[in-house]
Amino acid sequence: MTQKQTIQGPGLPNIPWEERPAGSSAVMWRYSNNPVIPRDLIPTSNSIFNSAVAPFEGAFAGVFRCDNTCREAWIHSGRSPNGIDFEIDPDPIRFVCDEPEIAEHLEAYDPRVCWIEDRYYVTWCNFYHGPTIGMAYTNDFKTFHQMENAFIPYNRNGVLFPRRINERYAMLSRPSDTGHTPFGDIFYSESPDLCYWGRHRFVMGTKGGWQSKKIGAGPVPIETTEGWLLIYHGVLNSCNGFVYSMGAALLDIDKPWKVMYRAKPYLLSPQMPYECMGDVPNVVFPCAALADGDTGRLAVYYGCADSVTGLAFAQVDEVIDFVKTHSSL
Ligand code: BMA
Repeated sequence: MTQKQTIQGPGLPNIPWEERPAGSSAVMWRYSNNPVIPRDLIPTSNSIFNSAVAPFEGAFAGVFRCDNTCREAWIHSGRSPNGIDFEIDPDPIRFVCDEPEIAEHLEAYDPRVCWIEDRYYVTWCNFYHGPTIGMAYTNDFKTFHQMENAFIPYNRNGVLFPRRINERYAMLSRPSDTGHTPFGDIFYSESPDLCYWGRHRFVMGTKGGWQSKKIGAGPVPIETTEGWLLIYHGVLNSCNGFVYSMGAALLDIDKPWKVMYRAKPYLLSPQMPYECMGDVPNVVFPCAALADGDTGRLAVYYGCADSVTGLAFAQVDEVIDFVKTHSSL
């Protein structure tokens, strides 16, 4: 298919895909066979959600949040031939690490996977005297080399950009607290070497409605001709607890801490039974997006009710149009 290439990235002809259901005008629509990953895919899992999938050797691989039946959160490696059927390693990732002081793990969750230059980087919420951003790299999804934590506690939702910006690596993160943080804005940080992070910039904070309590970056930002497309989660504090939805914004290509457009309505909110019922009801939590540069197709993986993993689809041009048309900064 030839069309204006909005996505500044390669084609992904085998991206999982389903057309928008007849009669729907939604900008993002769900995979008809959701949840794409059930909670009990491996024998020891209580739940599998908030997980990251990336193109790998002509197929797909990823890092998956599997909470076990002791209710401990761990991240596991996995593969898929098609982005729909997954095989997840029953044992958690055991990182190779020559720094014993950072090698101890109490918990690991909410991974993101980002290809930069010559390898896949994994960021996740790592416990080091409190939640912070753990980092590792892998080339084969078998051996994972743990790096220094990006920040001191408390921080969550560390999401790398897929290339250097102004010659430096770049990451979004969300300073937090020790618990179920009742606040949260997105910040931008730079690094010359993926070890030392600084030049911190405020990106965006809470707004009304679905994103009034806290927000956090979701999948690795997608480079487009219109800016970095950031899909993120936003939280509303209802009388019955937090409600997690996902929305989108466009960030400046060279200064990604500058928000150019930000959609006021959400893209997807918890409405299906598997998003509304589970260990934590009313949660959609995006952690990964596949993008096909040739067709503009997007496939977004998101955690549902802290229990299972869902898949949703969109066309990048339509998402950009939606963000611009409904923008409120
Ligand atoms: C956040 C994180 C996520 C989780 C969400 C909803 O604070 O812990 O892992 O999906 O809460 O419980």
